[in-house]
This record gives sequence, C-alpha cells and structure tokens, in this order.
Amino acid sequence: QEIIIATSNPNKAKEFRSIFDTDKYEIKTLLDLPDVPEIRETGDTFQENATIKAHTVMEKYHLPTIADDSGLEVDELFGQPGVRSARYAGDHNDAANNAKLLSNLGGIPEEKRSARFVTVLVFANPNNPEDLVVEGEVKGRIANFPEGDNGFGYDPLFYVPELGKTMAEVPMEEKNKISHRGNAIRKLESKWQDWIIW
Ligand code: ITT
Repeated sequence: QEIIIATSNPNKAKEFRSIFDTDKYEIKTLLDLPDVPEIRETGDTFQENATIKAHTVMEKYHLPTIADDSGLEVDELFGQPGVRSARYAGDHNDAANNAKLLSNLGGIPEEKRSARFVTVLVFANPNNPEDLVVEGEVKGRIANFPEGDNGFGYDPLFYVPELGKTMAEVPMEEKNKISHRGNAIRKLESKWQDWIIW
C-alpha cells in the first residue's frame, strides 16, 4: 500500500520511515513526488495546518496522506514558538531559531524552563470523508546551551529528564521511542485499521 507523508522536511521523513513498517507500506514524501503543489500553512493551530497539508496533497495525488504539524511549546513563553516553530526567527533556520529561544529565556532558571514538543498528525484518505487526527507529546525543559549533534530543529536544546540528555544526544531510534512524533505515529497505527478504506 502506498502512503504519502506530506512533508518536505528530510528529518521528519527519516523518522517516519524508521517507525513505520516499510515492508507493509510504501512511503513517499514530498521529496520523492513530482509537481508538488504549493502548501500555505495559514492556520493558527497544529491541527489546522496539518489538515491544510494533508488535504492539499491528498487532493493532488489521490492517495492516503498523513501530514505532521509539530512544534515546541515553552511554558514561560506562553506556548511560543508553537505553530511558528519552523519560522520563529524569520526564515526556516534551525541555528537562528535556537539562538532566539536561548536569548528569550536568558536568566530564567532551570525549573522554569519547562516545555513540550507536540505533533498533530492528520490522516486524509480519498475514500473516507472523515480525517483521522491524533496528537503526541513529550515533556522536557530548555537547556542553557545546546548539546548533541543528532536530530534536528530544537533537539539540541530539548533536555529530557527521563533520558538525562538532550534529544540530540541520543540516536534516532532512541528519540523515536519517546518523542512526540513517535508517540503520535504509534497512536495513529493503533487506530487506522478501523478507519482506512484503501
Ligand atoms: P513540513 O511542513 O514540510 O512537514 P516543517 O519543518 O516546515 O516541514 P512544521 O511546519 O511542522 O514542519 O514545523 C515544525 C518545526 O518545529 C520544525 O521545523 C522544527 O523547528 C520544530 N520541530 C518539530 N519537530 C521537531 C523535532 O522532532 N525535533 C526538533 N525540532 C522539531
């Protein structure tokens, strides 16, 4: 069965491929498909943006399509960067985003740097008018300086107490076991057999 993951982010694509059973499903992403339509993420919530991505892509290729909209919510910053996580410091630039986050939290002590990563997945299917929507999260806190070279985005700043490390200090397989995206994908897989009409 072919499934499209409506993402152009190569790191998300890698994580999806490593969690899904790729013997059962042939996964394509926007990095593999021709004539990718323009996607305008104009929503105010993760779910709205994931819905826009899933439907724009499903309507173009007529295949079951999963979209991932995700981000980092920092309590002390009232949930920012939130839906604007990719473009927090302007253009999509991980280094600039991380620098801005550290600067906005300058002087804030460790116990007040609590945060969560969130992923909302929307699964749209040409043969089912209803979308399947799930959310996954992982809690942690924002470190005082970046650690680790794995992962992407805010991973080097996201300290996970249960790991005793940042998300960028563990291999992708370890990240996937506890991450927002891993949790959301496992939830989706537990539900979609009752929902999907291939
Ligand atoms: P697509 O829309 O093409 O899927 P994107 O990177 O633009 O790719 P989002 O709009 O969902 O995706 O933005 C999510 C941003 O949140 C992402 O660029 C990172 O900055 C951050 N983020 C999401 N998941 C993350 C993770 O697992 N680790 C670190 N940062 C993450």
